[in-house]
Amino acid sequence: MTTLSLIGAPIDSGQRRRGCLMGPAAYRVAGLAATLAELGHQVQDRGDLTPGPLPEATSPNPAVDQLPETLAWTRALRAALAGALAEGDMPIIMGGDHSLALGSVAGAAEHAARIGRPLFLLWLDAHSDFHTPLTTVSGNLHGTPVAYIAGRAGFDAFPPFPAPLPGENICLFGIRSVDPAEHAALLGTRIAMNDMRVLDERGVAAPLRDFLQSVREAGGMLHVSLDVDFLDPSIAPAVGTTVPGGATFREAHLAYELIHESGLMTSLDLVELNPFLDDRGRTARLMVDLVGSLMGKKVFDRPTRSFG
Ligand code: Z70
Ligand code: MN
Ligand code: MN
Ligand code: MN
Repeated sequence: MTTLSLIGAPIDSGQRRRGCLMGPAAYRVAGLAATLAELGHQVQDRGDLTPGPLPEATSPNPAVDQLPETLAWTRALRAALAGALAEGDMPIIMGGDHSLALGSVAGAAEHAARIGRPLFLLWLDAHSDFHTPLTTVSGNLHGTPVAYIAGRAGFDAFPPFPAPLPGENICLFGIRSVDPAEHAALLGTRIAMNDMRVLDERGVAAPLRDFLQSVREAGGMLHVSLDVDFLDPSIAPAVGTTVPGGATFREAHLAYELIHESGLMTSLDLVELNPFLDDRGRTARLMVDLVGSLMGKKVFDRPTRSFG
């Protein structure tokens, strides 16, 4: 049986608002490990990662914030992900802000390249996170991982991304906040852009099934990166950047049930939970409930529907 390996990443350096570093503790208090164990999984909590020593690094863009910290975390997360996958585990990163995906997806890509399988990325987020350190206006590096993963230029301070993902291997899902520089760059790619316009018209199931089918046909590994702000702020208030019009409780559960049903997910990030902004643990508990759906919780045990 695949062991679910819980890895805490108390990282706060991808943005200026403090508090995401309390995320791993909140997931533990909200009972993530017990919820997964009750679903029949073997679960191991590997504790929290620590970043190594801070490298000397500066960016030509003076807006860029906390680059050395983010570089140190990127290195630590990449090694942790690649290591857990090499052991045959399914890593679940308890974040931490979204800059952690600079490292987690790099680790997944390193492992996928080593075993000769293509890696796919499902990015559930209000934001496209497609800035480079050269284009970011806010200077918050949590707005850059998808560009790094897709192999965009401008990441000279970072280790080269191992086997950048072709656009067609990346699916943005739930987006509704895209900066002009990101918008211009995205239009030149083959990344699937499932913004709320698409989800309102087609629902969550059809575009998600399309993407999962392409992963299955390619025999791919699938990294899922789940930003709390994918959800509507009325149900998930504990995020620094709330954007109205997010996924509802039911849309989110359905999306996660479909991902589970596909059997394709090989690694997962839970990011951007800021417990300091939460309402009596409400968002942390919702995230744990949703991860339950992602890992097999359902109302009825129906025979799995075929894909395509
Ligand atoms: C904006 C920026 C962002 C997450 C906010 C926002 C980026 N595009 N990403 N919250 N997860 O600052 O670059
Ligand atoms: Mn994000
Ligand atoms: Mn976001
Ligand atoms: Mn954010």
